[in-house]
Amino acid sequence: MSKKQSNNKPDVGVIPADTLLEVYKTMVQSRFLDERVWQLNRQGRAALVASSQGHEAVQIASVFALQKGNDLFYTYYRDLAVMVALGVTPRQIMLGYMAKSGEPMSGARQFPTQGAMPNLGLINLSNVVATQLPQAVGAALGCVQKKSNAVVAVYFGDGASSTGDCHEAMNFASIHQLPVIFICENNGYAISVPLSKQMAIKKISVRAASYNMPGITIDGTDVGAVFKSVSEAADRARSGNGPTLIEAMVERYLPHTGDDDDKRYRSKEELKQARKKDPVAILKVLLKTNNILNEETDAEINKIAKEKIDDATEYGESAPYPDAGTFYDHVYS
Ligand SMILES: Cc1ncc(C[n+]2csc(CCOP(=O)(O)OP(=O)(O)O)c2C)c(N)n1
Ligand SMILES: [Mg+2]
Repeated sequence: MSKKQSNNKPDVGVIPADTLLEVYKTMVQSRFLDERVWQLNRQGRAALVASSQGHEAVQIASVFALQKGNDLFYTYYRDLAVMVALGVTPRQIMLGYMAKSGEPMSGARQFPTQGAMPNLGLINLSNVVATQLPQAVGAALGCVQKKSNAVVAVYFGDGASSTGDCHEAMNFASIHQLPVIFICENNGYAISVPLSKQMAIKKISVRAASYNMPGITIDGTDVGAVFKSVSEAADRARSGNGPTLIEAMVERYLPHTGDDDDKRYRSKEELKQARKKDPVAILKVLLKTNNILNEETDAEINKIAKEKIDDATEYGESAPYPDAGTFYDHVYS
């Protein structure tokens, strides 16, 4: 990523001003899309949804720190903002939530947001917790064997970090010094189970030591911290020095999915505190303080984003369902 300045705006910490503005635009777009999909789900117009609201900074800034079109992104069900940052359009995403014809990841035959878009390096094959971890490590081994300089970013939750798949993936990646970045989105809950009931440690990053790889805990709502740690991990991976574990502390604003009721295990006060760490609001303040964004530009960014989501909603609702004859199109045989 180029560190040069543009538009005479100052760089903010490790991120060039123009990149920071692009991250913000992507965040606003992703938030509108996520909110809309959630509303449609409540109205019975969109299928099962797991919200990325609160996780946007780590999801989007990590993509901006990597090489789109070269690197691989193994995501999980909560990674809508990664998809938006990679260039999946709101229209394409809406087709998935409405199971309509033309959906690019699985021909609308999988859960929404699941499947693959190889042209974007995006792979999200299953809702089964942590399966993406060994798959990502296998892909990283493939990159080494093909002598490509691609890095594989794999995203997972705190709950997923307790699985056998996670251990096997990290162990293998470190033994073979594979180009993997393990990005743990720690939102403190695995559905309704709080972190204290999932593990006896306070920081997931400490586990990295047992694989002899670097591990770091960062504020996952801080775009600068994400960009810096992912850039450093990517440099390490690309130069043959193996994997890194980044634990990004975030908040999950909404229930686990549209089928969950978080009132049974989270207090109003806890959620009110969580909202104080809103990555979109935090970045907006940073941009304004550094004169990269003013009220007028912000209003314009929000207007364009909302128009795109309105367009995508109409597009999805008016699209036809897939033809029964395409049932086997995405089946590997
Ligand atoms: C192997 C497996 N076990 C259980 C489930 C049910 N399940 C779905 S999501 C989830 C919690 C995962 O929590 P975490 O990894 O912290 O991700 P988050 O949803 O908080 O982002 C569980 C237990 C599953 N999908 N797969
Ligand atoms: Mg979690």
